[in-house]
Amino acid sequence: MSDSKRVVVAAPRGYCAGVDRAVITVERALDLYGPPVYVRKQIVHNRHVVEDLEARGAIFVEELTEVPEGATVVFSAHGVSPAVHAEAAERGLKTIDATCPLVTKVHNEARRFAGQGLQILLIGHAGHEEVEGTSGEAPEHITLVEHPQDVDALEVGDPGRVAWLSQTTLSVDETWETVSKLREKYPDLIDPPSDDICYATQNRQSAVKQIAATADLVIVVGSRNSSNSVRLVEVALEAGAKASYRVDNAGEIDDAWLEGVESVGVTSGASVPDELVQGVLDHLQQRGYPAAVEERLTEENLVFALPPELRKDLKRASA
Ligand code: 0CJ
Ligand code: F3S
Repeated sequence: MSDSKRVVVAAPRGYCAGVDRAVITVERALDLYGPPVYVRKQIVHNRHVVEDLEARGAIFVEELTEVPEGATVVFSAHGVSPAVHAEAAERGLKTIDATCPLVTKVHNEARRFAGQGLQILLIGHAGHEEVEGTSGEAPEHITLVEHPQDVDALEVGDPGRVAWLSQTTLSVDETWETVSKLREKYPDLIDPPSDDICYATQNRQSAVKQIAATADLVIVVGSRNSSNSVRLVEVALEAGAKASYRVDNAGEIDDAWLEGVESVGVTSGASVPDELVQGVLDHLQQRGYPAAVEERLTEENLVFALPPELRKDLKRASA
């Protein structure tokens, strides 16, 4: 083994408070009510998490029409629009809402701005479940802006009455670029009361930046449809990593990526169980790299209480 080889694993990485809560919600619901427990959409955007919960009796559906009347359905961490809540009530479904409280905060901001008659420019990715949920709060007030280059073509009714909000899992740097272009175009642009890009997204991006500048390769563990994981690859490359790839697990690492590579950085998205990162570190050791050194940017201590509707049933069951 060459002495100059090294592996640095970023921290914070992996599960955030909202993912932890959402996954535990499905696990507890399975224990309490027994399988099957239906989940609308992937509870979080991670293939391994979904497969594991499926093996325990969770049934993931795309739409509520697939859930039998009277059954229990969990809403995913990414949030749902009011129309989905209404549909669930209409079908007589018992719902447990695992929407991350930091997504709910953005929904509340959207309702408040819309109530003030403002046009809301929502920075986010078309088709992403979180964007669909947030947009559903006030569809007629919300215009989606995906990238900085989309700002020029924007048209709003009253340029003096616009506010912006964002998806929670975007690139911090790209979002600021979009906001500064928006502000150039709309000088009266109103900001959200606090950051919409959540603490976990921000911390994982800052942590990967720290390790990327000196890395020949940065491996990001996360699923293809995980917005925050995909952003980590982009951030690593922008921060100076010579190469960066996303993998779902160690089995997806191509040996060719490691040719001539001395310094490897490793991190993971907010929906990724840490055992998958350990698998990547083991894989690297098997290929002649030393044990990883962790570089920690900051501590995270946030914990969210389980959804109240589940807590109530857990309490009743234990009484
Ligand atoms: O939007 C969220 C509440 C983030 C959940 C955690 O990450 P993930 O991978 O399930 O979702 P994103 O695609 O939004 O990053
Ligand atoms: Fe919530 Fe952010 Fe995680 S919005 S689910 S804390 S990535």
